[in-house]
Amino acid sequence: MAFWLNPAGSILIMMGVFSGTGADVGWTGYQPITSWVTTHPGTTFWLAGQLMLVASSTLAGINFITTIAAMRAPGMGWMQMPLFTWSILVSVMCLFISIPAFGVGLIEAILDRTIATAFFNTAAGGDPLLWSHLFWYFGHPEVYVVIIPAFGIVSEVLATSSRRAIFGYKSMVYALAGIGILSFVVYGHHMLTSGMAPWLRFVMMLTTMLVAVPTGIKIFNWLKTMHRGSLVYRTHTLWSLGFLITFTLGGISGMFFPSIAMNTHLTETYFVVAHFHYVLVGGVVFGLFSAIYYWYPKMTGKMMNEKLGMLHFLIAFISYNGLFWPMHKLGLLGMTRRHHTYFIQANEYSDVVGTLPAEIASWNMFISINGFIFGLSTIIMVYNMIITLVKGKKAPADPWGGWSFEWLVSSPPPTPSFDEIPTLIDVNEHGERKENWLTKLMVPNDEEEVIH
Ligand SMILES: [Cu+2]
Repeated sequence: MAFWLNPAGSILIMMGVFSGTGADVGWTGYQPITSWVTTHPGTTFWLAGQLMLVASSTLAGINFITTIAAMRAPGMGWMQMPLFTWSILVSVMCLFISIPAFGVGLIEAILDRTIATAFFNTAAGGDPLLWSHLFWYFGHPEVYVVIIPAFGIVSEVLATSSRRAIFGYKSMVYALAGIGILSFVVYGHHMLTSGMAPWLRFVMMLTTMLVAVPTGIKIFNWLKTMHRGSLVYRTHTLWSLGFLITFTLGGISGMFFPSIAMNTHLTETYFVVAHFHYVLVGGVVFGLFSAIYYWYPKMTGKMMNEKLGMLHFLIAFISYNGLFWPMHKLGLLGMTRRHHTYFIQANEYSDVVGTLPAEIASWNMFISINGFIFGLSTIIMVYNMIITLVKGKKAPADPWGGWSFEWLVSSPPPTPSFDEIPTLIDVNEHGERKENWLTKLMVPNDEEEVIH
């Protein structure tokens, strides 16, 4: 159900096109646009489709949490789980605490549109800012929901490629959980210019800056894993290294925004666009590419072509930076988001009060060209995936020297994966599983239990 709600919801979001008007509300769906300013069915479809995606994510999350809590192999305690598993657990926990707020906002907007309730209508006593709170209370943790699994992927890939266990496993787990918890006390930084109380802006500034701490721990651990390891450069390694560079750059540009003064100046400019694409494309998408190249042999039983993989990485990494790096400059020059002209207006109803320097146009051309190259480079990977399926070399059970359970079984894994449930013996230097209320609650007594 979680799976099928996803395509159904995604199609519904775009269905408005067939009614003559698509959802022209932007990805944030700010109020009052989504509730009563627009009346066409496109936006209603958009809200309903989003709601289906909320249901889909929630159901999928239940599946992951239950599997992780109840179905671990003997010997696999919480502190022995692969970091990818940890990352999924933290990510789903963040999702569960944040996504209900978004669901509530969507339902309120649908009710405003269909039966004229007044959640967001100022004339009837509603408040459009309520949406911003619900949306960003969900929206900020959502960024972590998508990036934390990428942290897990990069941890697995860099450890395997360095031929050693990840450095600072425990600190990695705490950093993952810590960034998850922090993500719930920083969402106000998306609303610093919305008329928030000055003392609250100051609190949001400080908590947001704290995010740099767990992030720094993780980057340090990844570097330390490679240092003194013996790094083997495969395509998945390159993507993880690319992730490390771009994500760190995105983290650094992210530290400009918590500062209230910088935020007031840079908000709604291309500097923001540059920042979040460095985090979300250089972070999430590069992590995803790394995972595809790393686990594709396990999934299909065929080895991908490394030369094509390298070509994909080189073209994509260079064009990606060509695409997003100049946006920092454009933002500082004053180019705003969501505008198709380069004129500066006091507001959308006033006359043009100035123009941006002429070089803006040529930088935008440069960005567009790199954007097309970056997008098209993905065809190399898709071609590689198809050609691998047709005539790839057979993959052994453990082509990269990975240590987690999936590398024990043949590629692709049989169903069920294991004839006999394996026991984890080798763990990261801390052996015994301590019993406490949490482990008793979450782990079934598998000594007596017979698993068929
Ligand atoms: Cu945020």
